[in-house]
Amino acid sequence: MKKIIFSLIAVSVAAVSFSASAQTSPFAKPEDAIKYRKAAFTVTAAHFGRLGAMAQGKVPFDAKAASDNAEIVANMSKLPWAAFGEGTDVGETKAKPEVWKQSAKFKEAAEKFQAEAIKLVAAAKTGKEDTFKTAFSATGGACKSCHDDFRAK
Ligand code: ASC
Repeated sequence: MKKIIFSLIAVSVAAVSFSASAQTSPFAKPEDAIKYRKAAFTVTAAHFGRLGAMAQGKVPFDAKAASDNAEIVANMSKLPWAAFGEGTDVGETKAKPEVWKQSAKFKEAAEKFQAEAIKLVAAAKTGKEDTFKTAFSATGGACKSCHDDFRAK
């Protein structure tokens, strides 16, 4: 009986500590989070760049290619934010201290980008080049204003 009670206690202690650590951060180490968010931004920039080439007329506008790339941007735009947790303000990062000091403003900027990216998908799907270009500018503006406030040069 004692053995059973002890193992039950052991299992619940393990479960509690597991859920506590899972809640703290989805990343094992701060460096992992920094690597992850940079990777997410790199992929985002690659696909946003393809849209930029179309918006600037360097590549002919193609609604299917535009909406495929915009969908990737919109999906990727959800990812980096969970990787700005505690302890990720130091090391190989250009993130400014303002990310953590002005966290409500940072969250707002992140949400603005996500909202613009969703609108960009819809704009690309209309097949109208002008509509796409307008939405592309708005999304790029959201990238830029967040970079201006929260990313070091
Ligand atoms: C890009 C890219 C960014 C944004 C930003 C918009 O294509 O890689 O970081 O656009 O320059 O101002």
